[in-house]
Amino acid sequence: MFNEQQKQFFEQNGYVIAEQLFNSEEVEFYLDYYMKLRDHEKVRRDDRFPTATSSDPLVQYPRLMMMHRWDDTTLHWLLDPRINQCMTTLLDREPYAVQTMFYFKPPQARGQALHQDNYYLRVQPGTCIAAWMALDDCEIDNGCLQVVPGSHTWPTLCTIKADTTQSFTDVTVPVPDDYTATPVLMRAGDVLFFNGSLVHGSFPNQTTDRFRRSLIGHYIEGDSEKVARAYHPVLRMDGSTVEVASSEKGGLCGVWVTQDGQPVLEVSGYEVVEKATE
Ligand SMILES: O=C(O)CCC(=O)C(=O)O
Repeated sequence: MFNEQQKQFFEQNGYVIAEQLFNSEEVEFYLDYYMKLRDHEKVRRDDRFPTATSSDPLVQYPRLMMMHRWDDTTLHWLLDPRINQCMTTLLDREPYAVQTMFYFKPPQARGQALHQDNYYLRVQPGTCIAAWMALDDCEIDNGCLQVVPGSHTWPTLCTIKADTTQSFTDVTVPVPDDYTATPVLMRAGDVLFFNGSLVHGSFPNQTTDRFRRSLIGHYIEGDSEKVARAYHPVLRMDGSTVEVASSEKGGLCGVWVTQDGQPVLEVSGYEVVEKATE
């Protein structure tokens, strides 16, 4: 599914798109499926974000979390052979699956501030990897993702407060001016694979009439020894459970310092992660 050039792009930049990995009938199916699933009695809605007012569109359409634990359709998507093949090519071995999420991102919804997924999953050694499937075409206007190419080589950064007028999450990571976040434009059915240390986030949905829906799986490298407790049980790609230890709640994190006029990272901070959800 990925050729050598795409694999190299992933290694250098920390992300790569598998274009049209899912076809339009599948996209239609998943859109319809998750619009209905949001009313299911078992669904876990992430309505814990602290900064919402009652008119916030995300109150009506909060992201759904960990549906694969009780919903077979989501579990099958998480373990889909196409996703497995893409990731096995990128990682040189099968990953383990740990998380699913669905974002509705309705019109006028805030985006998500720049962050690194492994801040939350705390995979050790190594990192996590995401499969992010677009179910609507994604542009800046309706809140596409943005990534900082090459930032997957950075350590987990210490966080700072986010601008919650633009982001529904309240922490972000500092990115020096020398680095630029790039919008990731995608078509429905494309899947973006990205390294768990890659700094990424998403724009607000500025449209008045377009959703920006996505189905997301998080995986860990198959030789990982630990992942945060909230991500257990850990699954092999055949659906069986594998024993992996739980990582500690806190960890060292990187801060930017200036050396010879250049920003460099120094791992001298320590942070405790209470919310293990992203
Ligand atoms: O879909 C979005 O708006 C953001 C998703 C994201 O940042 C993530 O899955 O970690």
